[in-house]
Amino acid sequence: MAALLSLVLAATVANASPGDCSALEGASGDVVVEKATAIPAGTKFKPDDKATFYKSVPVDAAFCRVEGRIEGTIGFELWLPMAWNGRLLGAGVGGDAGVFNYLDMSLRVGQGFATITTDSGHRVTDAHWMRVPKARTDYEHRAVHLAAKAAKALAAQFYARPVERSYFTGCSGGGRQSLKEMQVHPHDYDGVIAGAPGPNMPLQSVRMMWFALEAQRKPAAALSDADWSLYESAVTRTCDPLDGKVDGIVTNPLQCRFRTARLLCKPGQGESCLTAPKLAMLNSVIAPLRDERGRAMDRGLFPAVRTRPGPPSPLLRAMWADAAHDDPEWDALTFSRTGDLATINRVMPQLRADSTAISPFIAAGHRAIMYQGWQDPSTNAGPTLDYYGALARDNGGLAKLSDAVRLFMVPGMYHCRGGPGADTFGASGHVPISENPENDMLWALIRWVEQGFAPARIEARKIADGTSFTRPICAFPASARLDRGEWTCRHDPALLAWPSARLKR
Ligand SMILES: [Ca+2]
Repeated sequence: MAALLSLVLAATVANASPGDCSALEGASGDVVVEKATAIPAGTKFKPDDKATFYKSVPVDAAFCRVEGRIEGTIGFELWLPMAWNGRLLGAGVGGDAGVFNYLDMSLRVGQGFATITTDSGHRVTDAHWMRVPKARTDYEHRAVHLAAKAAKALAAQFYARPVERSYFTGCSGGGRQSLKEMQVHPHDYDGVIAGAPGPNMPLQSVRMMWFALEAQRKPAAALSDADWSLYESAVTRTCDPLDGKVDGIVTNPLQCRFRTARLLCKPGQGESCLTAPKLAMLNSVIAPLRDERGRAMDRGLFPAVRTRPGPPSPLLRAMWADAAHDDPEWDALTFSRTGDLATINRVMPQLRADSTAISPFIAAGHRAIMYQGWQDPSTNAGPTLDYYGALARDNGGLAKLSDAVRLFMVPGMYHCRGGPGADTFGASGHVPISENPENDMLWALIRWVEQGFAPARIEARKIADGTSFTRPICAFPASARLDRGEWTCRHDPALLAWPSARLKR
């Protein structure tokens, strides 16, 4: 009888039909669905993605496209595929947000994920959104949380059954959003992927602002893109062989020693070298950032990391002028490393994503994968390693932490992608090669959450200029080494050297 009843119920649920897309339109509390459009199969659908860095790929899957707003200011889109795999996927946005992540949505909706994205509470056209307290808080952590809640409710309504599992993927600011979910809203997602998350965005921003201003103040010492390339390739040539293969990739920069003085121009030498002022600038950029009294504020850059030349980015300017000083006319030359850091931490107290109090996330059985390019010029690798070490210290040690949170350092990768290393492994913005957890980080996370199989290595791929190769990326503290023609992930004591001060031994 019970079996018969459940069959009847199943039939009733099926008749409630995923497919009544337009029925989702309307308001429910603070959530307003402005438009719900059925997109048929096989149309190579693309949304208008001019405003966003996250360009869509053409979509052939049939889905219901939901466009809405929460609390009037938080824009979101939810794509509900007709062939649903029961899972929700949140797609994060980086930088100053204000746009949707159509890229990850379009890459994954065909795999059956219901996908949700939010502009994080403002539009890219709102030039001075950082002056608005609500917009700042929504950007820090609220928008992603509220969008997850709305997505779960709308998906349950559309499919007439609840979401079974939820995942979140993001890189850069999107990686920071992943960390905030883990730290502040631990029950939103069963698993998160945090790429290049910049756990201490205020301090990272002080570093970038300070050296951009230094370059403006000392134009003769300012380093060009070519200067950074010179430095990067000299370091790479020196340290490339340490991993057993000369392939243009330094697997573990912690083993790399490089004397920058080698780059100084010899008398009469005019190119492929640095003048004395430029060498001094290089040395100061790669060394720990100093405050006004000469004390170290961070731990400097790893060898071969390059830095973006030119004036401060618009996001940096907005952070100090609009958020910290509420003055669009703010004079950047008055920037104070300690003073402005203290101010931004006061004005945007949730911008940092370095809380180690994640026991609710772990206790719920949730899982996180962090990854970080060693050569990331934007959100540097050091702070990510520091944060992982601090997580281990405060959550029962490295072995215990590894049961719930793993870190994959990516050799030779820049910011989220790019660089000489293998940079495609199913993370945010990466075209998935398959649904194989051996080479797709999202599916590795799903297998970990749903089957308890923790990922130890993922085959990353490099596809560029007609060349293609693979390299494993390894769960910390292992790194890849070529051993009798095979790449293996092996425990690497040199990796532990960096965060050791923060690890329980
Ligand atoms: Ca190498």
